[in-house]
Amino acid sequence: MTPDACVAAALDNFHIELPSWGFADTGTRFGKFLQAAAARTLEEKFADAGQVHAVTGCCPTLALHVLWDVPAGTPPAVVQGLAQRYGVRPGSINPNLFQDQIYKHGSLANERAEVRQAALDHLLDSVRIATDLGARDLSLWFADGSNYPGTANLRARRAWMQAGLQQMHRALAPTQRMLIEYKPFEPAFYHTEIADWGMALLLARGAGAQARVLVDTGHHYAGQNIEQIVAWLLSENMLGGFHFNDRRYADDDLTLGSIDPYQVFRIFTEIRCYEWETGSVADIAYMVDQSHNLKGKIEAMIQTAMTAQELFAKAAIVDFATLLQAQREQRLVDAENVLKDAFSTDVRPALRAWRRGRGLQEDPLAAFRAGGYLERITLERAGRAPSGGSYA
Ligand SMILES: [Mn+2]
Repeated sequence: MTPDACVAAALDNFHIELPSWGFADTGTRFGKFLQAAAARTLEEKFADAGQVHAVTGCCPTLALHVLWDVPAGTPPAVVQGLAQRYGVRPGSINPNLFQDQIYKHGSLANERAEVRQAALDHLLDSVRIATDLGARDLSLWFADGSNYPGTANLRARRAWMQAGLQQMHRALAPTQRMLIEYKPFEPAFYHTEIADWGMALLLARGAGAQARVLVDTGHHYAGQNIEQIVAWLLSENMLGGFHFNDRRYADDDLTLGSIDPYQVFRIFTEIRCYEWETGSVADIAYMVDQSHNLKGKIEAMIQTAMTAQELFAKAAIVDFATLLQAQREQRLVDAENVLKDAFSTDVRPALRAWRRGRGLQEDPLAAFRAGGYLERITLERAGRAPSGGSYA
């Protein structure tokens, strides 16, 4: 296969899910800088996501946050109607177990049985919502943890977490999956219940056959070798999905590839190598988890999708036969250069050709800007009170 054909075949199977919360006003612990064009309602989030998909052709689903997007009493038909209207399907369902006051000391791992039950009830509601909307994946992130040594029973809390996840797993339809996310710290600063991939893996294994691990690229200590974690999870058939973002310091939720594109490329390369060696396509949900505080939200998502495609395309042209041969013969410089050659290749012409072949404009960002959508919603949405529906 020619490099261009490799890129085209890889991109045909590469879909990126957008986060509903990425279109709403968001901020830091210190406050929000509001944007007139930010989405306030679920309809506006679907409309904005529809714009990204229309120009990129690779973002067909929108991740939904239960509390912010489909609160109790939301008829599924309303969500399905929006999906139909704006051409983007409901994607992963994200329960919210960190916003309500009852979760001050944790949710599924809370000392109090009634709080654990409330958390489980919310998870079961989330499974029903996913079923009603035809969504396959439930993405689980728990803020549970503690700030001071000695204040939490670590083993008891692990057992409560495991029991809750098992109960949720029993409610899954046969086609559904639960994806368990991990994070070393924040908001808890002493211990977090699911602090790393090993804990997430053990809890997923303990929960049941349809549980997998979700890797959020920002949820690692600086310097951690994320692609090795990816390789191990692939080997164990336990890699369920990604939350893509980039960071310079901690969980910064910056645009994918803005700080370290080579790391994203190395992650994609591990996945492509697995697929090359096994002859199968890894069943991975590629999702974005970014909140742009300063950049324009829709433009930042288009930039993210284009960056993801570009880095995935570079991984698709890695010469794995030559790479593995060099590894076997311990020709270290040659092996490393196989990666560097692919990373250095300008794949943008191949991406433009892929877009032309699918009736898309060659430059999605320019296409979006030419459409006048941003000017229109900036006028329409200006002056309205911001609503919730995003982080911080
Ligand atoms: Mn995440």
